[in-house]
Amino acid sequence: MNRVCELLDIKYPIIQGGMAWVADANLASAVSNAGGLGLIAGGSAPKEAIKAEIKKCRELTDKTFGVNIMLMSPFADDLIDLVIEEKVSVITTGAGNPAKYMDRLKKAGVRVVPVVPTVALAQRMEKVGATAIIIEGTEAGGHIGELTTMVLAPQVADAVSVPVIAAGGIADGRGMAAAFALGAEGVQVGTRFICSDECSAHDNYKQMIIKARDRDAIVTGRSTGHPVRSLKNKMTKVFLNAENDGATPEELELMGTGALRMAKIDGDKEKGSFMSGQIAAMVKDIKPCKDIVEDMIDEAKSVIGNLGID
Ligand code: TUI
Repeated sequence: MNRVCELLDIKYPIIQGGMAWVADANLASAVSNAGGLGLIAGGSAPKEAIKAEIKKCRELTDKTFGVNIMLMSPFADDLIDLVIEEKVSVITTGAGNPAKYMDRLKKAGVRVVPVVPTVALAQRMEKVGATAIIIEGTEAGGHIGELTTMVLAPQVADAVSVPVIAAGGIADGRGMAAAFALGAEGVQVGTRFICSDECSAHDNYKQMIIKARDRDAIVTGRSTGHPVRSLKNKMTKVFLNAENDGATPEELELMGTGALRMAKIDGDKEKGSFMSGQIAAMVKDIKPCKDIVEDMIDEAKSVIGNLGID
């Protein structure tokens, strides 16, 4: 049996990305009900808001689901307390190193699957007790590292013995098959799940992904040390101009504040920050999470079995 499925108690080794603002109880429960691992994104939300999402998710599914903790959040400590209090079965972490929380989480029986952008951090996470490791390539949306999925996945698969889950640039069965060929035993999928029936993001967000072409998911914020990939629009243009003109990290951070909300809730095509991976260009429709998951598994199976060689 697939180790990711075994360790996380799921049917298919497909983990939904912990997308801030976007991944709520609706999306998480739909992905878990489809057989994958749904995640509620902690983002920068306070404890009470996420507690309510956990409660709602428990009403919508009896399957395993998790919470993603974004470690740059001012509420990260509170959310760690919350997942322990609520006995959430699995968390993923992003945008930082969760080492200082590992002992408490493990003692409480919370499985931890950190998202990492480098081999060194993957090895460190294995040492401190990670259940599995998500490697995220720079093709991904949101806050990104430098290495591609293609080079990071096999290096981490060679460097650790816990299962590797590949993220960044994966939206269909071909991507899933490629990830497995590189040594991954699971995939994390973000952008594709935004274009699902159950995702409550504004329709403008979904349409922008569907209309996106190959070079439309661009990176801003390199000068701040926190590069973010999102769909090209007026917001990214103004931000890049400010960066080129030497705006301070504080000024830039202020420009970004509220922009995710403007994308997800208001669908503000000009001022919103529509975080998305490069794979947006391959997403062509909106469908139920169940179809996304099952189509991916079917396609991955047929691709892996068919190398086109006698
Ligand atoms: O975390 C993500 N993606 C995100 S977080 C986010 S919210 C945000 N918005 C604006 C600026 C910054 C964040 C939107 N998208 N993906 C996982 C991920 N983790 N990517 C990169 C990392 C990462 C980076 C450094 C993980 C660990 C790390 O460690 C540094 C250290 O402390 O060793």
